[in-house]
Amino acid sequence: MVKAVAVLNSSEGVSGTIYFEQEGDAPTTVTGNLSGLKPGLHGFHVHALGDTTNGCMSTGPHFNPAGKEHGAPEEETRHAGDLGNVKVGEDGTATFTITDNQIPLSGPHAIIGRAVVVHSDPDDLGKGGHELSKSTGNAGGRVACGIIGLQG
Ligand SMILES: [Cu+2]
Ligand SMILES: [Zn+2]
Repeated sequence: MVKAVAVLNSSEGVSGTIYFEQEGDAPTTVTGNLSGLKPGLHGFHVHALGDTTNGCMSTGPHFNPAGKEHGAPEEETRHAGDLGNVKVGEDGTATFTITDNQIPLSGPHAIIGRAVVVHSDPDDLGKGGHELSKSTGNAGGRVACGIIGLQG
């Protein structure tokens, strides 16, 4: 079992902890909690870089080792980092579990050392018809992020 964790904080009061677990070559299980967000859907991605020297802006684009277009997590056409949306309740919090087979914790496409990013707006999953739909899902600003690090 490989475990990893990302701790999210932002100056706007968003915080959360995202846990990752993978057994062998099985899909990775992502378990998270977030607070301080506006109610509704928020784009949730693994971005390519674990660089927060310029806040979440320096975490690069969506992790995309296969060179594909942006999409929904259940589709063939997607970035590996496309985890869809998290749903935030009226109290500004979210707890969620995601299982995904494109975000391994070991091997050449491992997400260790990269970043998870929560966006201000819903990810349109590539279907919004906006000029950004096929690259970012037009999910708006990066409101919180955390670097994915190994956990014991
Ligand atoms: Cu993102
Ligand atoms: Zn994407």
